[in-house]
Amino acid sequence: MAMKGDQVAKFVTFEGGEGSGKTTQIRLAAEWLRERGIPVLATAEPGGTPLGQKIREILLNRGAWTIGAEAELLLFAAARAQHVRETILPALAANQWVLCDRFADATFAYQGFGRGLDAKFVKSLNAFSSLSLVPDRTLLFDLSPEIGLARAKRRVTGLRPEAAEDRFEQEERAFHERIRKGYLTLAAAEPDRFRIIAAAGDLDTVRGEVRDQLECLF
Ligand code: T5A
Repeated sequence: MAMKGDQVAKFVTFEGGEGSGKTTQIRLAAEWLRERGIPVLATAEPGGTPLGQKIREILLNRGAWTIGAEAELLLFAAARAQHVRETILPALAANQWVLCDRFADATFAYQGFGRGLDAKFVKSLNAFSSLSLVPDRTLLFDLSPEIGLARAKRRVTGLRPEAAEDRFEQEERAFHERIRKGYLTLAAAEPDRFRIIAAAGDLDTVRGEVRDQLECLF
């Protein structure tokens, strides 16, 4: 997104399946950009605003309620609309780079490809909920679900020993395979925006790939 003045703030999204390392790499990338004197906001979906946090709790924590695929789609969309309006657009307007852990492509991948909801409708809802904001670059952390789920499971068990898995991590293997294929389909359709990161590599190798990709945006 081109901004006023000399600086050009970038909106970069980090996408991928469960446990693909996005959160870890966003933190490292934000630190690295800040060391270079670049103002950065690191944020995540669902979340990034007080309303988004509430929606996140409803969506991701196990509770006594059921959430159908349609309601799930609309809740992610609601969280995104608030996130874009309240957090992302103001940061870009203030010339801050925005690094976002998941964005509209996650809805395509999970609710479209994963849940099988109508692709046309998901696309139009995504445009509406994103206020038509499109990332300058999307880094897709590609990893087999087997490795990703094992990593995510270790992380969740470490945080909350009583909960072995989060809501999406309980889904069957085929669901996660559809998501991986979905993301790769999206990347193939928009090669200018997407860059695929081989997320099975060790932390330092992946960090290097992410830096190379961010440097291309300077
Ligand atoms: N969702 C989200 C939708 O269905 N639709 C939507 O529109 C949106 C926005 C979000 C869930 O919501 C769904 C997708 C998700 O299921 P979340 O808790 O935010 O839930 O889940 P994730 O974004 O998937 O977060 P995870 O933590 O599971 O995965 P990350 O962030 O990709 O991975 P990370 O960095 O936390 O790493 C996981 C573990 O692996 C280790 C880390 O130390 C950590 O323990 N790790 C590595 N280990 C070995 N080698 C490496 N290179 C490693 N990198 C990290």
